[in-house]
Amino acid sequence: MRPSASGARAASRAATSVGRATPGPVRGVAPGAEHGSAFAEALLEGLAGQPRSVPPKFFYDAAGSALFDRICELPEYYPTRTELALLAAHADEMAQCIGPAADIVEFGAGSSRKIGLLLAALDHPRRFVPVDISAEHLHAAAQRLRAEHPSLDVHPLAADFTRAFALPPPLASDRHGRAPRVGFFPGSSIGNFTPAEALRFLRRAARMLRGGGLLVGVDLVKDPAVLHAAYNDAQGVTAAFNRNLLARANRELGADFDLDRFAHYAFYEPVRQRIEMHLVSLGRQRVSVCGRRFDFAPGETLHTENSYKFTVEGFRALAARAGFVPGPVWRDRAGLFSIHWLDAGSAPHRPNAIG
Ligand code: AVJ
Repeated sequence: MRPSASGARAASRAATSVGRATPGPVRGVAPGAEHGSAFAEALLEGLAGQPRSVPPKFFYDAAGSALFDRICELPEYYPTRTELALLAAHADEMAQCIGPAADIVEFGAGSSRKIGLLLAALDHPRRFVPVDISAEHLHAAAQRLRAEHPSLDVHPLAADFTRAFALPPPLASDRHGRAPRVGFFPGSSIGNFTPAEALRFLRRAARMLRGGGLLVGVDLVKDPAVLHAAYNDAQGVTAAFNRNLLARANRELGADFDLDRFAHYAFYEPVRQRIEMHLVSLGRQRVSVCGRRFDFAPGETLHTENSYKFTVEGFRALAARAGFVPGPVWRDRAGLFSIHWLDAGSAPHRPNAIG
């Protein structure tokens, strides 16, 4: 089970053949294809930059995904359990917003528990399209859902949803003329985007989902001590998750990072309202990646993740700028986490809208 890895594994390469009718259960890129090269390219580019950085989507190889699943169970990491509780408590109201016969697109093939809670409440959902960069994750998630929901058309799509991608053709309307396209983006993975990227993503989603809407999980600003603890757990699982990026480079790219010489450093930056995660060099060292050498000065950082937090009003304003009509919001009593229904309005439908 992969609680809320949705979206985080947001994809590493452009969807080259997405939407093409390829044989087999997963459309789009082949399992494992180009994985190494996209990671190599991003890491080399990120190491050449100043400050050095790597996109967080590369955390999620098999080991990183397993570590993320452990993060979701940590006592300090409140988002997953809070969002699951909100879904369990309010799925019926969310299903009311979504309406019958929905064609659901999940950004990230994440937790089957989350989509399971939603599907159980929906009135005859017609199709489920999980979109993820990893064909392996998609396949496993699709098998489980097909077993649980025999009448649901499960149509996994391997694509990078951080970029433009093509959805499968819209479903033909049934005799009531309904098949609203609805997005599901749980886990607050939207927090990995910069504000400009989030706006671009939401604009594209609003176009794709015209006539339907988007159900999105959003982590909230709160006591920095609570945020700090969530990314600095006592067992060191988040530190291992962060360092796994280096371990992955060693495994896949023949790099020679010394994991013990990079410190996990995560903190809340209250001006930009984001958690920053870094790997800070403990001393002067030289690393080789794909035959290229990079020197780290003592204290030099490799910036591995931003995780933006929002106020409810701030997120609604962002969604409105992107072309959604913000609707109901569900949040827990402690104000830790929120789920938003964003209506995508009913302008003329553009099948397979790209961009
Ligand atoms: C999957 C991006 C929502 O930012 O909380 C968890 C990833 N990083 N602990 C988050 C993460 C460190 C997670 N998201």
